[in-house]
Amino acid sequence: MKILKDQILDCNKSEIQNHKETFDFLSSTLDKKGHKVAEIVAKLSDFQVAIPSWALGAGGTRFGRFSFYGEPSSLEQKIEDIGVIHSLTQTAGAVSLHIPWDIPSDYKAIKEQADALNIKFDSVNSNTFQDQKNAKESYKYGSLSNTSKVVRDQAIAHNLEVITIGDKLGSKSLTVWLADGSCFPGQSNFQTALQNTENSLKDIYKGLPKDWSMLIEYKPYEPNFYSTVIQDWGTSFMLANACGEKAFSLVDLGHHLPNSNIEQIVSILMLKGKLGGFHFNDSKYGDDDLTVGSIKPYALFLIFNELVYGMRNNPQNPDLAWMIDASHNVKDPLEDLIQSLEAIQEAYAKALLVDQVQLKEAQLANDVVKCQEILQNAYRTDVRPLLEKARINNGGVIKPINAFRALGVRGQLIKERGKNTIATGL
Ligand code: PSV
Ligand code: MN
Repeated sequence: MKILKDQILDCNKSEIQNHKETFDFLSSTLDKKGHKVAEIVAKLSDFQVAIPSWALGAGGTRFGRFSFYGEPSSLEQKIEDIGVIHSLTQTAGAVSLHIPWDIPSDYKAIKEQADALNIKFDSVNSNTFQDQKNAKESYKYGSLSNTSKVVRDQAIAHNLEVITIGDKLGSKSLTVWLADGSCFPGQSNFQTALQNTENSLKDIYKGLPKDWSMLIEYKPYEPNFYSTVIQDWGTSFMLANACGEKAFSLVDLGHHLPNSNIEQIVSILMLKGKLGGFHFNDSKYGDDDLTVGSIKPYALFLIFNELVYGMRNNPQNPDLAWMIDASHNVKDPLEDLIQSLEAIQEAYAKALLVDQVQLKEAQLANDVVKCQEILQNAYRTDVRPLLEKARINNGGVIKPINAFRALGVRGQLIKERGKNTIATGL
């Protein structure tokens, strides 16, 4: 399925008047406050977030997965789905492949398909958290950290293969997330596990092409419930430093213990030039993979405030690889991704409205109340007309969820693919 230009224009017809009125009002209010509205809109238009190739099918839990009709059953169909989201939102201009779930069978064809839809290949993800078909060695007791060199070598070889695959598609980074850890006290020697992981990561690092980077993701628990080798940002940061200048930490919002100050983590990593990637989701209890902004939108705004500060003030930090990493469980996966994209853009727009000069002055004067006022003034602004404008400028729709439904996208996908298709992934 492909969304046509005329369909976009049709969808916008009924919304354009309301958009114009709300945008004009907001932009003159912001103008009076000294904001450069056109610049903010341009920044929103440029901001693109990768969709992981495994997130287009039904979500689920370890207890079950309730299939969703019309799921994509091939990489081509997944890219087609991202094309639909991107046509509507103009924010999903990238795909992040999970290997081996989504190895292209025809590289040229898949590149052409993605190019035509304006979709880039972002970071490629290795998978050593599951045993793969016909694999000689098992990752039951770890991969890069395993006590057996043969197992570690297999995991290293897999990561190197992922780099080769990504390189053929134009990706520029490898994301490594390890499930390695232990389920029970005494099961693993912490020091040996960390040392093995560091050595293995260094071997993978040696295989990075010149212009590539390696992103090291951390997570405190799950699937192991007693210890995880790369459990927190400190460990990831330490490993990235040990590997070299092309290695960075990756922050996944769901990978923190409750109440962690994620904005502070972001800010420290950027100051040190070591934040390379970012996975968006939201959570109430743990790594719940909920829709971005559905639980803690203010926390997301505070995180974006630090990201914006870092993007402006930390030239030592690279451009970030942004990706949604959430599972939608009982929602239509595409609608859920659209909601997440909207929440990301909203938080970003609000952060762009924070008056950094005034905030600095208030901080220097230790005017704590004013500091909070400045942040909350920005947060309380309804920025949705700015997002709409950014989408219109890029050729997207004013209201993506309304358009998705009005165009009958899911019905069309079911017609094309049938009811009983299943997407690869978790
Ligand atoms: C692990 O929980 C994670 O956040 C990693 O980024 C994986 O690639 C992704 O989820 C899917 O398993
Ligand atoms: Mn993640």
